[in-house]
Amino acid sequence: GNPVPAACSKRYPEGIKWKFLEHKGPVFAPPYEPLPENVKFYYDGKVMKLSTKAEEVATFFAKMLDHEYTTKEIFRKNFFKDWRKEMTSEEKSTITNLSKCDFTHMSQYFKAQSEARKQMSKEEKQKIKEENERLLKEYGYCVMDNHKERIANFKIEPPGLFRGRGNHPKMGMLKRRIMPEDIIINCSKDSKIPPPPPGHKWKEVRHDNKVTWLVSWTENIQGSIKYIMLNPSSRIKGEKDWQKYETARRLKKCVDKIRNQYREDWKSKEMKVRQRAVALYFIDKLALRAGNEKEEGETADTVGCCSLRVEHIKLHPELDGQEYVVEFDFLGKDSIRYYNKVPVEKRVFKNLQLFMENKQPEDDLFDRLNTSILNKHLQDLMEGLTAKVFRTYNASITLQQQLKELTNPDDNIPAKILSYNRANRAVAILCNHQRAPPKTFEKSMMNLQSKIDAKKEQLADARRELKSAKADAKVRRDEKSKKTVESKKKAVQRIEEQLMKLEVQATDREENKQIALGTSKLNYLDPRISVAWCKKWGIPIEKIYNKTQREKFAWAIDMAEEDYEF
Ligand SMILES: *[C@@H]1O[C@H](CO)[C@@H](O)[C@H](O)[C@H]1NC(C)=O
Ligand SMILES: *[C@@H]1O[C@H](CO)[C@@H](O)[C@H](O)[C@H]1NC(C)=O
Ligand SMILES: *[C@@H]1O[C@H](CO)[C@@H](O)[C@H](O)[C@H]1NC(C)=O
Ligand SMILES: *[C@@H]1O[C@H](CO)[C@@H](O)[C@H](O)[C@H]1NC(C)=O
Ligand SMILES: CC(=O)N[C@H]1CO[C@H](CO)[C@@H](O)[C@@H]1O
Repeated sequence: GNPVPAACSKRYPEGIKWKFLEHKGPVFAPPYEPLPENVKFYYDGKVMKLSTKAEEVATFFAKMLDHEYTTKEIFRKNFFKDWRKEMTSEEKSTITNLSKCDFTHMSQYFKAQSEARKQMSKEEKQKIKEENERLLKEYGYCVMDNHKERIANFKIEPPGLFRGRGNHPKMGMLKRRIMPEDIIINCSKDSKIPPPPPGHKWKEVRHDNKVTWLVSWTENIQGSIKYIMLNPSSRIKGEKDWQKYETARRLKKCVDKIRNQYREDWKSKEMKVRQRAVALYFIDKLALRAGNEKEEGETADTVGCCSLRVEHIKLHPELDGQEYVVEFDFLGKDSIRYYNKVPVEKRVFKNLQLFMENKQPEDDLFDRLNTSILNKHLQDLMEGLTAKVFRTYNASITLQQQLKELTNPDDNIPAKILSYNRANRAVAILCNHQRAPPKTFEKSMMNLQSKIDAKKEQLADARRELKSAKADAKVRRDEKSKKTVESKKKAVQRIEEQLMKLEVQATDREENKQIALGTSKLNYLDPRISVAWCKKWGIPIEKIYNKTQREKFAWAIDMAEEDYEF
């Protein structure tokens, strides 16, 4: 393979291992409670009593009846197929057409129930709260080595219908109820191994101290493995998080060498090497994902860098006054559209033309490449290197550059925070973290605008009062009227500050309309940069991170690192 650049050859940090792990296992979803006799299901206009299993699955559909999903053809088809599997043979022969099923009575019953829950008395609410606290106390903690740690998600999701994002081909399928027989327990040999519920058995009990999950199972829709893990605030998670950003720092040290190498490889005689080098250029420059083999085909035709097809890019020798522009248009992770027009280096452009020669739109752009080849190459370049490390590296360095560029030392705290959010937004755009504008967006903007209008009126009033107080003081020339002027001045200042705060808030919200900041903040931005920026400008950390985020980033908040330049 390729020589490993010296700066990258430092050993990848050792995996974290625990010595002792004890926990109580998961909390299962409550069992199904059959509907009361008076809640009816109708087929073809006639009342029909369903078997318990068929009824349970029917209630999942009834609960979603007002949702657009239940009108979608794929959803209905998948649901009906899975529902029929739960029916008795008699039910199966009667219920043959979903359009003849009438769930409205069931749906009304659930709406009434949810209304009743909202109307619950204080005592009833208190009882539920106490029960939740009891569960948390019993199941919500584990002991790992000498620490008691919070568990992130100790409750197993109840069964229901799969939704998926975008136009997922599996939407409407039945997400099965998870049983103890599906569950793998991971704990240490010398701990109290959690007993399965009476009459049941665990699938397996393991003692693997190289992994940090406590419980796992395989879900039936995508066949993916689910885990119960520690809370992000736990010591071990903090260490993993820290390692991730340390790896990104190592990349910073050797990224120049890696770039020189892939530039060389654009000229390689071997097609495979050229394709790999162009793909790596995209990952570096555009923060694309490598593309996960498992997701492809299975889900709604989403692609990553390695699985791009000819139809996903257009080549423009010249576009809008720029040379060698590549136009990308494809569905990435979670069916989020990636659309971008980027000028690339001439050699990349020529290579792309070569890769596309004599191919159909549905052919692979990088036909000699797959994710395992690419990942293997990344490992050769630097231990621990993945496409995600490039994302983390670029996101963090972009945050730092943007903070330096956007922060105005003379700004007050709200304006500085706006700058921080703008820097965060630049990263979210880079990572393609879009969102649909929230449904309540227009309304909340209107509310904010009316607050601003009211504040402006208040300010005009306060200014008028100040003016007349000044005039008054000129005439009277006494101590009392001087004091009045002072206090009116202060009032004007206070209202001005409040107005400015509201206006900053409105700008922030407007700019944030279609961008999701949370993902990059939680997963890609080295928290040490944010902490150092807050320290430098005297911004309370609570203004940047909420409580959950402060717990997750406790390791960075406790660690004072001053060597950032802003
Ligand atoms: C199913 O029922 C609907 C509504 O009664 C009807 O319009 C449709 O033709 C039926 N489909 C089949 C395949 O029988
Ligand atoms: C990060 O990504 C941007 C946007 O594609 C790119 O222009 C920039 O060169 C990258 N920066 C670094 C330091 O990798
Ligand atoms: C990737 O390609 C290599 C070499 O062609 C092949 O051995 C390997 O099985 C492929 N991996 C996947 C996941 O397709
Ligand atoms: C903190 O912000 C995240 C979004 O990044 C949100 O999901 C979470 O609910 C918030 N937590 C609290 C305690 O406000
Ligand atoms: C001993 C054992 O089965 N270990 C498994 C624990 O789970 C991880 C996945 O997180 C597997 O990779 C290990 O093989």
